[in-house]
Amino acid sequence: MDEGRPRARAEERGGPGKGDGTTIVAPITPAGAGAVSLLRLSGPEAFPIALRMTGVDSSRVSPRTLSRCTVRGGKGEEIDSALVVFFPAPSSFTGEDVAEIHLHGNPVLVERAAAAACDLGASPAAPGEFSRRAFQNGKMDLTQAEALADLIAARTTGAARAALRQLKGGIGEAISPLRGQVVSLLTLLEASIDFSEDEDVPLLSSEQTLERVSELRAQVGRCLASYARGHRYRDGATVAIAGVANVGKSRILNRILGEERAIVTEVPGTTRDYLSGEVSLAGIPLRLVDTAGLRDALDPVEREGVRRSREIIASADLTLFVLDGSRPAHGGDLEAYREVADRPHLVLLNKRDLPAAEEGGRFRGPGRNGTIPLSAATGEGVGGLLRAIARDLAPEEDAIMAEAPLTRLRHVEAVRKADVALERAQEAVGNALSLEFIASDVRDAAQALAELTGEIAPEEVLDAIFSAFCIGK
Ligand SMILES: Nc1nc2c(ncn2[C@@H]2O[C@H](COP(=O)(O)OP(=O)(O)OP(=O)(O)O)[C@@H](O)[C@H]2O)c(=O)[nH]1
Ligand SMILES: [Mg+2]
Repeated sequence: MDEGRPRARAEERGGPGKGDGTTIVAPITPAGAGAVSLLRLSGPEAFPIALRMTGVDSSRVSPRTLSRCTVRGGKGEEIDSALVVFFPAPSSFTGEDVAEIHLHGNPVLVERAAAAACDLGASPAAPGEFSRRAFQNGKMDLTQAEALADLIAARTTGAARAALRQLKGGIGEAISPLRGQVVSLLTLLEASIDFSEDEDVPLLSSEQTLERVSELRAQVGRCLASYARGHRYRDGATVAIAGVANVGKSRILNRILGEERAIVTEVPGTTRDYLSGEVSLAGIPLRLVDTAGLRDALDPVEREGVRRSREIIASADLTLFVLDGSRPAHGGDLEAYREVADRPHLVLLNKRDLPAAEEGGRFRGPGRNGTIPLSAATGEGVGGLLRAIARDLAPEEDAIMAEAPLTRLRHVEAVRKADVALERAQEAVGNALSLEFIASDVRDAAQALAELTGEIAPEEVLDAIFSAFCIGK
């Protein structure tokens, strides 16, 4: 191994980037039995420790190439026959010297090997510490570190795709040019301040300043709007099924889930508590919630059920309002509809296998799709229903890949802070305040955007983000 051959001390090569100088160790594969478990060491002593543990001859190994070895404990006792690979800094996950030992997948072996590494001077890695070092050494920005956690936790293909897009630098790519524009406006403003002492002519007229700030706010607004779609891949969406008693809500739930989840009977008021099931639709994890029929119940249990139904509807991303299409709608339907009318909803005309008596015209919400006919009994129309739900909740496939939507509240807070600062700048220009005020607001906006990608990242923020990772990430 020539360039970057594992030597006794990493410092000989100038050492890795930032870091507290410690070498950390942790398994990076899940605990439990399996074919293989990986133990990762990262830091200035990663190579000497791994070389001692595995007994491989540093002159005979190449970087990023697996070598066979025998892992031994402190007293020379054999722990496992294994493979070891060396990633010299800075071309490693953390940007530091990294050694990885491929052990057989037995937690006892992994623990003994990790203990051996600690005996040689490594310390156990804290949750998220590998990723934190990668961030600190400039291997990824903060949104990419978050994306890595999201990718690992993704429950659907769509969630994985959105996380991958973000991991490839999506948000940073969108935010960096925006921040660049904010900074260039700031530079002009600051130059105008310096200039104005000896010249009368500002570099930017107030119209030009206003125009540039408005353009920036429009971009910031588009970024914020992407959250409504982006976060659903991560957090999923809740879809409530509501309507009066006996219209077939529970049977619709069962039909979509493909299992007899809820009790279905011809007795009105069958469902008293709400119950839910999960499906994945257009890449979004959907939580479908069947609720108690909306009506003035006398029975205290049912009344509590109805109260809970209302809560679910109030917080749902979408409500499916169900009508029984085989009978004319009555006052109860209209009253129940009022509870969902100003929330996002779709109107379903169920029991299409029976002769139709209701067309649902009165229930068409403003600007909404028409009513959706279906039969929970035969399954007819369920495909159309699922497409309508997907249209309502899922972003266009192309949009995910094109725009890398904001996926976390932290992102939204940072971008909103930038927007508020730009709004203040707009007002300051409008009120003909001095350039110092305008510049200070624009500076706040630049700072908020830098916080998003982690160019400016207070320790508490980093602690909060990385401590949510598992050990080994
Ligand atoms: N023919 C026909 N019957 C249906 C259909 N959907 C539901 N039903 C029947 O309508 C009755 C009520 O169905 P549920 O699913 O229990 O209705 P619900 O809205 O959950 O009623 P509550 O829980 O009492 O509020 C049952 O007898 C179902 O078999 C359908 O599409 N066609
Ligand atoms: Mg029911």
